[in-house]
Amino acid sequence: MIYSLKAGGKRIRPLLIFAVLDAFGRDPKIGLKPAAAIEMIHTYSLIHDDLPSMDNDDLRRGKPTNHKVFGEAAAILAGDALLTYAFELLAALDPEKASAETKLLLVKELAVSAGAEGMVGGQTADIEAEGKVLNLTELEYIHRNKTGKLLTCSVMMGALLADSDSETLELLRDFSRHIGLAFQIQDDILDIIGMQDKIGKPVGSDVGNQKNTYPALLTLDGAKEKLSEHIQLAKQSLAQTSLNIEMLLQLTDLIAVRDH
Ligand code: GRG
Repeated sequence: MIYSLKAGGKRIRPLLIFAVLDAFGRDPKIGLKPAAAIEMIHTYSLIHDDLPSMDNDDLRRGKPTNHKVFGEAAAILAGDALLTYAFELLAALDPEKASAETKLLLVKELAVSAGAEGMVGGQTADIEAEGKVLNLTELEYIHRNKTGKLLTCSVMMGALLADSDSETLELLRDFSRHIGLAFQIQDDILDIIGMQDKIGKPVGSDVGNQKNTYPALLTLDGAKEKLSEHIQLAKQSLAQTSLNIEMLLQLTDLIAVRDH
């Protein structure tokens, strides 16, 4: 569990919780345990995604994958335990940081986002799509769930901890949906650019088995345009709130220009 948690990673999901709390003028430290919880769920998903029965990857975050170091059985169990521990952390939140009602809302948000109607559902759709060529709607369904739901969950957990009103909550949900898709589009763009750097010349956007990606469906320029559309829409949603959105705007730009 510790090996994979400490293997690095951008910590985007925890950062989102802290930035939302900052936007409400609340102490980001209130979000420390929920931030650890969501990073545990994310890390479990990466450990399981790398397993031989899924992507069968040897490297993650620049280090040997969990099952390569500890064996498949230990990797499955490390993922299971991280998933369970996340909910233990939320349930044990200090009553001064979250009321019993807020804790229940946090648990529900995380469970729904990570489960069959969220990340696991997206991963299942992704596996079922193997060997098929998807249209944009089908591709977005996968990404909205597989990657997007945990990003939305981070934003929602920050807002719930800050006792947000329902109108602001919905604006933040819109914001998070746009940055979720932007995050995935940038990931696809970085894959293409990485390949071009490796072979030293431009590659077609559907090289290898990378057919179901934004550049493959929209071309590289089309994907970049879509990315910028989602970034603009995310910022518009933020601008409609009465929050101090400076840090959230910075994170939004970071998602659009990140290089890994
Ligand atoms: C196995 C239940 C289950 C789910 C796996 C998220 C996921 C679902 C699989 C990861 C595979 C993948 C590359 C998905 C695309 C989304 C993405 C870029 C995930 C990696 O998240 P980052 O970039 O990772 O935040 P770091 O390492 O920075 O934390």
